[in-house]
Amino acid sequence: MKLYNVAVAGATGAVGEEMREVLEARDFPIANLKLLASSRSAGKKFSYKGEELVVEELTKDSFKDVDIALFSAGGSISKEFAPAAVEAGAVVVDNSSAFRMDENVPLVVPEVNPADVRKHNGIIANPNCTTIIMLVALKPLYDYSRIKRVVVSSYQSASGAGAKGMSELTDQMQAFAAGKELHVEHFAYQLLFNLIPHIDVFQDNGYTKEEMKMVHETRKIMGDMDITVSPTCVRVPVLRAHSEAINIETEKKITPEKARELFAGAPGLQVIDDPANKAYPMPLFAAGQDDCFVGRIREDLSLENGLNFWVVGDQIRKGAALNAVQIAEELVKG
Ligand code: 3JM
Repeated sequence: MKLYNVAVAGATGAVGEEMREVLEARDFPIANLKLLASSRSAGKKFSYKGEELVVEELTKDSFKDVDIALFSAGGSISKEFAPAAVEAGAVVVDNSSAFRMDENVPLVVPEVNPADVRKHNGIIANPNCTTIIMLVALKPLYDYSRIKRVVVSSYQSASGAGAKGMSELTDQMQAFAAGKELHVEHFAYQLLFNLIPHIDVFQDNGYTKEEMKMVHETRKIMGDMDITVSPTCVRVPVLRAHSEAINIETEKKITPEKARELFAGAPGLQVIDDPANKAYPMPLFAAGQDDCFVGRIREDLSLENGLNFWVVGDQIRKGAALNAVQIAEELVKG
């Protein structure tokens, strides 16, 4: 079996750490694994398959002999260093929004459009976490009947903002319990005991950038420029795993029974839908899992061909690290 030299840029962040775990758990065919991060994190040590790896400083010279570079260090780092990685001969799988809407860059959810991986010119983009989780659920329905319109409200956990987001929420919890003043830095307001309808920056049209990612990325990944998406993205005081209340309008009627059957046969998706026994997906139980979970499947009472459901997925895993590694697996399939 061919082995690959793999680099992780942003190796010490929440997604970078998860990438290491996912590569190891899935036994990705690695000859040499290089962990790259800012000079601040260089020298940190991690173990990979029992071997100690030392984090190196990310520079434009980091990519000699690297076959696959997984980037997860923010858009500006991707813009600065991904071209150098491609120049050195690596294929970049980029987690940021930097290249997603570039027409020369495939945007891939392996359960949805795996063949698009082949169209790359050095960079393949990993979609936004909220888009990935939604599309894992929409795809099996779409293959049965075209979806015309999606109305989605997200309930996004603190970890969407990385390790710093999670520690801001736990620090607020501890400060509250100790009767101390709560510190707000990463989020616009206190997240503890609150909901913040503001993720990423506001655009001129009144939507946030996070919301517009769902609109544009869905069209590109589904290969359907006519599908309309009406999103509201909300940060909630959950540590890990995003939830989404989704309403769709389809061309052909999809009954809840049919939807359950389609969801149950879909890769990367599990149905938890037994309200009588209080069985429905929740972020607390989706955290750390590879699959996404769908439940609360019911007819839209206000619309002829409408369906409502609730999807939950770990956005650090399927929403980021796992999806990126699955793209790399698709790439090395040959
Ligand atoms: C999720 O600093 C940055 O550029 C990261 C901003 C960010 C993004 C993004 O736009 O790449 C934070 C969290 C995402 C994303 O996946 O779209």
